[in-house]
Amino acid sequence: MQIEKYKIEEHNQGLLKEHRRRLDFVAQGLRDVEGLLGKLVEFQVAIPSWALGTGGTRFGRFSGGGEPRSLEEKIEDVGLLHALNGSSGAISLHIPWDIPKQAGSIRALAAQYGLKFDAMNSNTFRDQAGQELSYKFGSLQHVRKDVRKQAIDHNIEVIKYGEQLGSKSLTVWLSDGSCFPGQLNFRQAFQNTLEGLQEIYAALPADWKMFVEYKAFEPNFYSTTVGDWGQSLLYASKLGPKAYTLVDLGHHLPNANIEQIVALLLMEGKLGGFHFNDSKYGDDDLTVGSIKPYQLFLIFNELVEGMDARGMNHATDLGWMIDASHNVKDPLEDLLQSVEAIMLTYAQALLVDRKRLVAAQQGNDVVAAQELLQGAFRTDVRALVAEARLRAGGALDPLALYRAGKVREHLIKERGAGTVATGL
Ligand code: RM4
Ligand code: MN
Ligand code: MN
Repeated sequence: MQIEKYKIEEHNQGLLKEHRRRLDFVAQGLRDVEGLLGKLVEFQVAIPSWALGTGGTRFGRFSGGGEPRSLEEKIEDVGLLHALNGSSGAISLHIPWDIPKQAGSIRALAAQYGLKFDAMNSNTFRDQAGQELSYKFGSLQHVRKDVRKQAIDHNIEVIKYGEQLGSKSLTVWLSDGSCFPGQLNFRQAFQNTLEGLQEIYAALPADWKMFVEYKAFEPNFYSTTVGDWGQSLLYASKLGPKAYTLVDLGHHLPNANIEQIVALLLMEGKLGGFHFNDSKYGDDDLTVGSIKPYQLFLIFNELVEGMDARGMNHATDLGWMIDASHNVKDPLEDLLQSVEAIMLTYAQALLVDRKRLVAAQQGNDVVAAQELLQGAFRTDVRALVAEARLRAGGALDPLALYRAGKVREHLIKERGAGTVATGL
């Protein structure tokens, strides 16, 4: 299904007067509102193809109905999001969940919705039907060469699919590691993994990037072969200039200072991209900004400061992706909330008065520094983000329009109540 332009316009008309009032209120206290709006309009966040169905846990999965049955329908769903918010102009695919059988027509379909293909994701964390060798004891780290080769070949195949779609990056997340002390020789596992990544790296097209994602735990719980940003950075540095670290917000040990990690990776020119989500415990993959919004703000504050220091383009120089998926919400509503949270936080980070912050830091004025950050964080920027959406052709209140337009009901009618999307 598609949301017609006139429906969005009608919806906006009804809300315009109140929107203007709110916008004027927040804009009055700000400098360079136009510059800020321009940045918000440009900023796009990729939607993961595996988050369009209801996410499960190992205890079960409760499908909400109307889930996309094919890659085409996944693209249609992201198209709906992008029509509503103007900031979801890309999709990130997972292979083999989303193999594009006819890449040409898939690419054309995505273009119809104004979508690009963001990073391609390989999958060696579970065995696929008909797969010759098992990843039970790891993939690139495996003690057996033939298993490692199978994993390398899979990644190279993913790059090939990506090339056909116009993607420019490969994200490698490995579940490799060990569950018990003594199971692995750490150095051997690292060495095997590095050699595998080197072969994959050698197959990257010239204008591609490789993102090495780390995660401290799960499904291995004693050690992980790409367990933290230090290990990821080590691989990325040894691989070469096209390799970067990818930060997934849910992949750290409790209370990790993620904003500091981000600052240092940016300083080294080795931060490649982001997987946004939120969590209470670990890799919970909850809606962005739903649990620790101030932490997200502090991360964005470092991103903006660090990118500006290196003259980077906020919208295009890093890979911005959501990686969230769970049990209890309509996935499309949830993704609208996640994108909104990212845009709001980015806007707040843009509001930080950098000159005054530097002065406070130089003067050891801790109180002033904290006041500056919290002042930006506590600014209600919802009208600014809504204005950016309006200018991008989106809806002033995407969630309200989604509900009023009975989108989920339509999807259930079209696709059925019992459909189950490929993904987690
Ligand atoms: C992992 C990791 C990867 C994602 C898979 C589905 O925990 O976050 O990025 O592709 O989950
Ligand atoms: Mn991730
Ligand atoms: Mn994860």
